[in-house]
Amino acid sequence: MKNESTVPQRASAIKTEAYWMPFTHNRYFKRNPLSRTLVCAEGAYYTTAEGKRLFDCLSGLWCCPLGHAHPKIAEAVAKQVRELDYSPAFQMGHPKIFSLAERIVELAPAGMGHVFFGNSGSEAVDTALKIAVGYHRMRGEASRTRLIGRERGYHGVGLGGISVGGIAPNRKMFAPLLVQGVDHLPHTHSAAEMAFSRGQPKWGVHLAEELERLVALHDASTIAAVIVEPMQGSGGVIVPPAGYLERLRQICDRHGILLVFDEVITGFGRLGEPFGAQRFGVTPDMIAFAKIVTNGVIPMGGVIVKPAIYDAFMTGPETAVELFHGYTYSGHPVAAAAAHAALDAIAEEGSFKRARELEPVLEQAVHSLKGEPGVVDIRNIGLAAAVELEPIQGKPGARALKVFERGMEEGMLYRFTGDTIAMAPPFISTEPEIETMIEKLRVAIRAAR
Ligand code: PXG
Repeated sequence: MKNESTVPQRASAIKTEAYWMPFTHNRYFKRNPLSRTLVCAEGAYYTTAEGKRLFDCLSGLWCCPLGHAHPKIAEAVAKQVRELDYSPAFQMGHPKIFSLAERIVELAPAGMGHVFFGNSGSEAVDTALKIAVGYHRMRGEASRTRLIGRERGYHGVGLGGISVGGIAPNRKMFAPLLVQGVDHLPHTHSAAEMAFSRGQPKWGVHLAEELERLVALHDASTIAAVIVEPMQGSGGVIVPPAGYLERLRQICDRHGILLVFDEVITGFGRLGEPFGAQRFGVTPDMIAFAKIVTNGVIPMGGVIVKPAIYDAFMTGPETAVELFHGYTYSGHPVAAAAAHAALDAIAEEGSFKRARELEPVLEQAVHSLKGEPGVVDIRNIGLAAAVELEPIQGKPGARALKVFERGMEEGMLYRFTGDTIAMAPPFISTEPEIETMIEKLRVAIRAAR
């Protein structure tokens, strides 16, 4: 069934210059593209243009945990393209998107009621921020416009998302475009207090009190929402301290501030529950999601909101548009079909339970890397883990790049940012595959001294 695009290619066959690659060192990549050009994927493995098989250690970019070329999803997408390939998103609907919204509300923690769809995590985040500000305005509290994010947070690359985000390189070049009136909570990582913690660190709940300080500084009447990832993914698997999210929830409630969880990574099973909200037992007012909802096969994202938020907009004349927001591809039928198939697969394959079963396997394996050269921290929760390496002096990122490249020689596609290696293996992984992923990482770390 492999077509010719899946056949390993000769170097001369790929012209790389025209493509400006996202979040990539373009010039370095293009010097040797073939080892990093993927031509096909099946299950938990990619194949490169050189014919090398790579274990998919991050499930794509956190999005494909059910495995590649999933027959049910492939079938559903193909069928949908023939049946209804596109349906106008505004003033029209189609059956699969209504039923998908219902299914997502059912999976979400009790008390959520409605889903707004976009096509990516970035769109989901910007949508949530707009809904937050609009919600307060609809309720007659138009002064609540301020947004609070968190240091080291990643909320995509929209102007809203980089503004509430807390990763300096994503912000500094675009400083004049940042949304005004944003403040940040401190991040919760402390090497001194929590290095090599397993699961939730015991230290750090007091950092939630910083929200009280921001409320005192700005006044609650100016604050619309707080947005955090329940677990910071791109920041390097930074796990919330025990009690921290609960405390944020209490403070938001006390001051009438909306709490938004950005669950683009944690949504749909990465932490062994449908959402991080259930894993941590804290229900936010809105949940931004993307990625796993379609197993990464077709782009889709969205925001789940509490009924009170939706209801606040459902006023005015019935024939008037309530929210001036949406995308050409909001609720795309092919994405909806992919999402239904992905949710079917999750239910049939018991994916959340499987992620919970594999969590201790990953935890045990990854923490065995403590003591390897240059390993300064190891963090894990759910089916996600990060190994932080000490940077080579004067060359930040160089050590992780070496690990990444050696990893590919060893048949492993790790993800590196800065000097942190992140892993979020597919839910379909076997225990030996997870152990091998870590043993190969040990080899790569030893080689990258
Ligand atoms: N929010 C969170 C929490 C994310 O992790 C986004 C929003 C943006 O989603 P889109 O679909 O617009 O990219 C993300 C994306 C990594 C990595 O290696 C993480 C993401 C994307 C690419 C790489 O950690 N997260």
